[in-house]
Amino acid sequence: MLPPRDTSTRERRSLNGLWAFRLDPEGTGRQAGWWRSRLPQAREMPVPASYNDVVPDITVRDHVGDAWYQTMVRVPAGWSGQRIVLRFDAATHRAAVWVNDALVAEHEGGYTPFEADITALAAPGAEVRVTVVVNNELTWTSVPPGHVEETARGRRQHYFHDFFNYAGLHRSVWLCSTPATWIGGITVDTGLEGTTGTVGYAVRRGDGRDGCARVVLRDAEGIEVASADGAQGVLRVPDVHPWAPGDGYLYALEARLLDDGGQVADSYVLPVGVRTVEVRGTQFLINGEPFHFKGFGKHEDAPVRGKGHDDALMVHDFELMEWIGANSFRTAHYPYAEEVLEYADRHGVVVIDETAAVGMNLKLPAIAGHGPARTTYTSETIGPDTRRTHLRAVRELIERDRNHPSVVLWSIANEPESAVPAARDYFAPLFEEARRLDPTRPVGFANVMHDPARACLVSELADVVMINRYYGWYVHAGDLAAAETALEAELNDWADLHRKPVIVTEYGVDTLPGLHTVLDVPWSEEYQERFLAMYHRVFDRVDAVVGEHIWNFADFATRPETGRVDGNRKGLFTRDRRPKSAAFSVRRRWRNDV
Ligand code: GCB
Repeated sequence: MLPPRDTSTRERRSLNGLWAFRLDPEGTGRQAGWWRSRLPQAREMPVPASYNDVVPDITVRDHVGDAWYQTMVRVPAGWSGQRIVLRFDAATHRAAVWVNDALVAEHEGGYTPFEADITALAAPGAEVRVTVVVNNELTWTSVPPGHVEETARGRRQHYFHDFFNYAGLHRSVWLCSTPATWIGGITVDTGLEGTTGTVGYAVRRGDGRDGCARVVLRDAEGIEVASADGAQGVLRVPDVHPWAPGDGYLYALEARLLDDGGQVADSYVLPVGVRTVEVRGTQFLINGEPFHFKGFGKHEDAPVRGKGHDDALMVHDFELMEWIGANSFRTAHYPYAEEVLEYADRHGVVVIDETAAVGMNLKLPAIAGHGPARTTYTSETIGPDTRRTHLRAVRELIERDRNHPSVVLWSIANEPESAVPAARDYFAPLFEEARRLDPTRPVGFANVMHDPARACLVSELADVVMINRYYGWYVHAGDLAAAETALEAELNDWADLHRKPVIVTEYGVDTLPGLHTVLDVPWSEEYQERFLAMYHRVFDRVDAVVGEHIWNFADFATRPETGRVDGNRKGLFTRDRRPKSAAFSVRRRWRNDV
């Protein structure tokens, strides 16, 4: 599904703004047909945004179930003869959409887009009613998983991941036009042969018929550097300017779909970065050069708007990453807004792209003392139906993001239980599917501390070892000497046993800004600094470590818990993006400014 763009043959209109909104705690809206007229008893709600924190009311914040959104939109009169599409960049976690009285789309998966062809319902010049019901329930078959408990005080959502279950229309909504014969998809795969770049491409007609296409590749100055006829082929670019970390050089591939008479029916322009990615031994190579990941696991999270995409915040986050010397980040723990990847493409920022499969480890809540002990992989918990949803999540992620040069590695899950044979059975088909869909990128998952090198049965399937470690926090809290010994021993174990590049995808400590100590006292700013300095000393002693992603870029919201002080405070920046002391020492390391 191509992102909406204005081209010579296409237009788009943003539906962002204030929509009518209403929670449906009794779940009566579907029966009553709330899409059939003006939404009863509605309040106004911004789109995009999570609805949870916009209203200072605990019943809104903790709502479980359906929430309804509605807006009116006038279809541009100039779109007559065009195909008209309604597109949601995301609706968390599942949605159904009506245009006037007709159901036009249903989608599950809160972080990937979906669209509906509404040409038959949207006469150019007319006004149409768009109604969306968004449901935030996490179940044993959703990704991420969870379960809803019916209690005397109402329904309660339980889940196993450490970030707040924000919901709503988190990203933009678009009304788009395309020609009646349209481009349904474009894929590119790039390569380097000496100083020549190759761009393999395939242009797909939206209606599935074979199509004729012409493609033209232009450089950043708009000068044509290659062209070809045919729906698929390979373009060669002599003296190519590769896309590289820190150098987000992009070409523009214009694909023109020709109709049966040979006239241009549709045109779409796709940014293309020419680069290669390869795992060789314990090295991670981009364009044949060893790459060392410096950066963060992040979250889409901010006060008031929750997970709502916001360009101001996005640019600020990238500027802060640049300030601190980060070259990469992981989209923990779900696919981020496409604007984020497009920005990373343009600015040469490297991305580990993750599905929303987080919290597939039912040992952890029991270990932490907030939940009964359960078996992770059973037909009642994480079972075949969950895996079907998970497979779809892998497909939707790769389909959406495979053309982004910034994305160099797929992460198919975060911290699943991985030391039991059932985990291997669960994950093997997911790795297989990721590789089938995209043979050009390595695939991995973030391993949990409880399943180390000798116990984990899934890491063998991965191209890269990705581990989240908390020596000095969840174990050896306050004892950095013991933590250092344990960390180094474990990293050496991974390096010796697996002989693959190791990326430490999480390490960090909760830190309250303003709490200062002389000694190693957890939660203090000094402890965060010393903890990170210790990890960095160890990383520098283990050659196989090719990446360091601090957990987390910024403090973020979680469900209320005694181990969390108004959320998770492991950020190097506060939730409103002020640096903690450690940000300055990390900056010295990452900018080589010692
Ligand atoms: C982890 C998880 C992450 C948590 C983090 C923490 O291992 O992957 O989602 O937020 O630990 O702070 O406990």
